[in-house]
Amino acid sequence: MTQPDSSTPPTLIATTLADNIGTLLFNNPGKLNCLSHSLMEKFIEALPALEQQGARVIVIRAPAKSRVWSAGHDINELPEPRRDPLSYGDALERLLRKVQDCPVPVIAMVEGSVWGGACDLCCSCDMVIADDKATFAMTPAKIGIPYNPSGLMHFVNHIGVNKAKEMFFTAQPTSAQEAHNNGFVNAIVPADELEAYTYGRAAHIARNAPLAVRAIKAQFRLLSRGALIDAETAERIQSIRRRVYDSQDYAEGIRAFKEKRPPHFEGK
Ligand code: LCV
Repeated sequence: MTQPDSSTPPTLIATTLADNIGTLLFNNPGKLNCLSHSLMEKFIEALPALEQQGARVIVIRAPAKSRVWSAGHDINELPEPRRDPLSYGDALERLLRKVQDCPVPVIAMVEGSVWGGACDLCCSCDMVIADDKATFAMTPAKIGIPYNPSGLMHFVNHIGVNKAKEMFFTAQPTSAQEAHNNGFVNAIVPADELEAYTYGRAAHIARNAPLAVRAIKAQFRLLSRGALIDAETAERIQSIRRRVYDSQDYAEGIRAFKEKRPPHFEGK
């Protein structure tokens, strides 16, 4: 990843793509990678761009050895009192939906402490892999913010209602071990192994049939809403699945298995 030269302001979000694995890096350590409007707008642009450039999986990370992965929403940019601080159209909510709707899996690789909206960002990712010193604190109650229904449900769906209530009511950091115990984190890895482990998992995903992986993520997204599936959504899921099992990749996956060789998926 080329570093921006000193004359230009550092890009708040830096991206790289290698071997079909995209990386989206928070690049504002001076402000503890807090989710300012400008950083969030750059993020909202960069994520789909990586997918359109061919990423089959995307890793979201902070600079190596970050003490703070992200300090959460830029508190200085929270709206004046008496206005909904986290309405549907606000940047943080658009960013979270961008991650949830990203057609390819998104992995949060976490080292350091994670605060507020950045925890919800981790919840919106498909996997969270953290080092053993990471912590996660859900802070609205500490700031006097009511949070919002979709955000609360992200946590309920991930860690259950009791642990979600404890995170929100206490607003205290949850340790990596506790986050792993309650299902918030997929794996805890020693800091010096975090990158290799995370990109190893990403490589497994990138080698699988991309149409199948996309269809599975799309189904998880539709089903995760928890609501009863109406007829149209059921038909939409079926059409997503049919596109995959009608594909050449589906035939290739089965043929490769029978011929005892690694499959070569071409995304069609
Ligand atoms: C702006 C900051 C921030 C920050 N914004 O370093 O989930 S919700 O509903 O709550 C949602 C609205 C949300 O996400 O709210 C934000 C939640 N985040 C937090 O509550 C974390 C607030 N920050 C902290 O507790 C500390 O900064 C930590 C523990 C992250 C790091 O502490 P440390 O002592 O190492 P400082 O506190 O000195 O922070 C360094 C600089 O970053 C600014 C902070 O104001 C300071 O700026 P100055 O050097 O200009 O004083 N900063 C930190 N977090 N979220 N600015």
